[in-house]
Amino acid sequence: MSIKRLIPSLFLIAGIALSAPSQAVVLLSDGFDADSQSTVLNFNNLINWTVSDGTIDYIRSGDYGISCVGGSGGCLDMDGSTSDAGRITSRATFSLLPGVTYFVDATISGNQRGGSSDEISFGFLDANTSNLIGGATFSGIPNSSPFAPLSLSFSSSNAHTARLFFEGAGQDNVGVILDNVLFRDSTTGDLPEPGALALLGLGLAGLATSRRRKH
Ligand SMILES: [Ca+2]
Ligand SMILES: [Ca+2]
Ligand SMILES: [Ca+2]
Repeated sequence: MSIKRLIPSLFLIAGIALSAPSQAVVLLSDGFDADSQSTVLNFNNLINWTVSDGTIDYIRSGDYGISCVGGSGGCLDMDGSTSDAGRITSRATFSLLPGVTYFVDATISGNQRGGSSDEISFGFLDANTSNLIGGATFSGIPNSSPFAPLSLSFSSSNAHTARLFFEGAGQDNVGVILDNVLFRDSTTGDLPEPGALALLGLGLAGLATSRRRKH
């Protein structure tokens, strides 16, 4: 795994309901392939997201030497071109219910352009206050890091009205490449695909605790 460190912050892990099996519900899925037909620096017209706190670039695979996932379509450079990495926040709001586990998956690579190591944070913001509800930060992502899964699981004992966000950090205009965001819930405690398991540490610890309590 090329991503060295996972720094969990402010996770609110609580009891997880284990109920009859059912399919996870996909709440948001975005491969950034339909936002624009060409690369646009400092793009602010994403279909599913608003941009704030800096800029991001919309990249069509191949431009600036950047490959998106699968070598085609679009993806985002989370450090835009104004020397201030940006944040994308979902236009949609989501009702996060107590006792339901939510999974956020995405695919990221290093900046692919020889810049210094990069950092990305992601998770949930309160839809009204924009305060952080829960999330995680990956830092020290080498520029040569190939595409790898980024995942977190979230569960809270309180209800939240939230927006999903991803935020770069940096001022050198070459940032983490983000693609294939998938946000889903599960009321079954279903585990995500094996490739994502390594990065799920804290969420899985919460799940194990809940299962023990279930005796
Ligand atoms: Ca894509
Ligand atoms: Ca850039
Ligand atoms: Ca950077």
